[in-house]
Amino acid sequence: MTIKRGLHEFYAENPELADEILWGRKANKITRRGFVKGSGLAAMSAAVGAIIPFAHLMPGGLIPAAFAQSDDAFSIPGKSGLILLNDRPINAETPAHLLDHPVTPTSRLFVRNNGIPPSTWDIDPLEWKISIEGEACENPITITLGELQKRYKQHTLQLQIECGGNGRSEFNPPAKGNQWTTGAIGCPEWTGIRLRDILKDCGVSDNAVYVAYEAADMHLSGDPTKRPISRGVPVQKALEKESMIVWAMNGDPLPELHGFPVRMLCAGWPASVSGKWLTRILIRDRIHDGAKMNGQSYRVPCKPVAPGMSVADEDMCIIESMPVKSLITFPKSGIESSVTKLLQVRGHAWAGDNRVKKVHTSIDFGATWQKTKLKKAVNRLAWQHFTATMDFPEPGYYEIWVRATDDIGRAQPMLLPGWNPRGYLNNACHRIAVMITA
Ligand SMILES: Nc1nc2c(c(=O)[nH]1)N[C@H]1C(S)=C(S)[C@@H](COP(=O)(O)O)O[C@H]1N2
Ligand SMILES: [Mo]
Repeated sequence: MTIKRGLHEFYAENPELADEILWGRKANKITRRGFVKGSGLAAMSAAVGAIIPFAHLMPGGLIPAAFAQSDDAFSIPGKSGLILLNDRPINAETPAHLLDHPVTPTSRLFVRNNGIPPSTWDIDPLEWKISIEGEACENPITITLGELQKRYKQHTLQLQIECGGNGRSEFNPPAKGNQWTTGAIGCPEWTGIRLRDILKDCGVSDNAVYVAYEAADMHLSGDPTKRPISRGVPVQKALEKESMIVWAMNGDPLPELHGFPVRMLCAGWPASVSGKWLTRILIRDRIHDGAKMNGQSYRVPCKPVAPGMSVADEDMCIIESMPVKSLITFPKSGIESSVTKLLQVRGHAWAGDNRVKKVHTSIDFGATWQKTKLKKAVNRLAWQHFTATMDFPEPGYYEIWVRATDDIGRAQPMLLPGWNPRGYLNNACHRIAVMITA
């Protein structure tokens, strides 16, 4: 079950924190009498779509009624229909039927934050600085985003991003963390430069092992010496032509929640390697040891374990490519159709660094499978679309199951893959319910 928390509940508990998380860190700088001003106010104006003439009379912690009236569990500015899983920090996923577009609209992309995002909406993006350094960087540099955009060739690619914990809610015994169901995946179009163009310019020494990011978000404790997250990928992955530094999504500047003004993007791996609010790139001479690289974070047992077992840190291996997976995005689970009609079904499939070779559906709980029509990806590391036409033998309750197989012959497990302590990599078949009437 998805835990839905209301905006009201959130504000009732801690209005200042709610303001801070929803509107950015500076919203917390309220006047002594508790009124919202400054950048928090501007963000709020942007979200309600107008200036707020009596803002000076608006108490801090007040929920703009424009959002409070909605029945949605929570309205994050710029998002529509997402389900909130956690409010500190904000984590929200997208119901499967809202992921139907071939290219994921910005309003439908899940949000996963590990810390408190920086308030970047009022900065000059062109002046944002990124430094490239590290033990295996021959010529460390600091470059502004404006300069980077001028100096390197721009590319636009459609790339999937999926949280390593997507599907966690199904594991038993349960794993701690955001209880993602199926919605921590999306495949928008990103614009930026190839990471390798700038890395090569800075000089990657022969002893380079990993390329990592550091970012401008704040640890949840507020302790400036701690980082919420700093991860990376092996050099070979960083040098692939699809690994990017991006500043635009679907043709617009990155939204604040997704890393404005600039982020890293290494698709096909857990999205935790794609650092938002990018400030530093480190070319390391060892496996990166930043926040959430060690211990049990983004790691799974190197060898399968029985459900519920505790696994020593040294027996856990870093997650690399994500597994093969698929999602039915049309129809919405729970619909009714008639036995006299053919039902059109569609969705997407993806397979980490690999390609999806075939997608099958079943209406008899996996006893028999029918091949769907599968399209090629628009580019490597973008999801692929499938369609199927279904005929039901008689009225009643059915489930449609979907199962993808990648180009090295690995298929999705029907119910659950191997259990792991943190609940990563659940690529079980997606299934929806349909009621077939006479
Ligand atoms: N700086 C920074 N980058 C980050 C994170 C974060 O908390 N801080 N979360 C990571 C994780 S775990 C995921 S799943 C993706 C989510 O990207 P999105 O919020 O744009 O969908 O961002 C990654 N990059
Ligand atoms: Mo994630």
